[in-house]
Amino acid sequence: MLVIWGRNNSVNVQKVLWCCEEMALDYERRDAGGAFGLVDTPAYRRLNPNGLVPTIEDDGFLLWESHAIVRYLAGKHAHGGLWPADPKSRADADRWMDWKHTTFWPALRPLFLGLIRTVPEERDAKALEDSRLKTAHVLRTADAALAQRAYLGGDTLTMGDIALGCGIWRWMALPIERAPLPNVQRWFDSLAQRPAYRKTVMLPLT
Ligand SMILES: N[C@@H](CCC(=O)N[C@@H](CS)C(=O)NCC(=O)O)C(=O)O
Repeated sequence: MLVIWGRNNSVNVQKVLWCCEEMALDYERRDAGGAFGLVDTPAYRRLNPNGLVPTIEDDGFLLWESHAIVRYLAGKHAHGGLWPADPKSRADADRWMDWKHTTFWPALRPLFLGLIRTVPEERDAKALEDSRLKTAHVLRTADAALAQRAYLGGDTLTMGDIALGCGIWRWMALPIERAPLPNVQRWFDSLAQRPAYRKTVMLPLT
């Protein structure tokens, strides 16, 4: 049985959970991180020396880093699906996973933390507005890509959608003004039709 450690409201844990649900994998999720603690215990640090979630154990194989986990599970169980069979298509999808970590999330993170995890009197209004504008700006890259294709990796859902798909819910659910991004909106609307996405990602922001 695949074991997944991590609280279900973590954006990084949600990638793994959504991926598993799309592939109809059996798994056991164990709460860790945030209010559940555990991540600083010596026992957990032996699983994941970073003290972060998610971590998985699959038949004795331990793995941390959400994108590595998604790649591993997709490669093992969804060759030709979430894990595109053709190397170029796979690299295309894979690139969007890196883009989420290196470009999208750094842009959105200050706004997300500011509005969701910071009391109003301690918010830095300028930093929040900078983050909102920066996120809208970088999302134009995804919007242009999605003008050419239904999903980030092509005509079907791939691992490329998993990473940014979890992040885009944060953007869409925040109480902010969003400039129109018609292709990102259409893509998000299609994700929101998927039972696995609704079950694992579209949860209240915390
Ligand atoms: N690069 C790591 C980042 C993992 C990470 O930052 N996880 C956060 C939750 S999203 C965490 O564990 N925070 C501490 C906690 O929840 O206690 C990954 O993608 O897995």
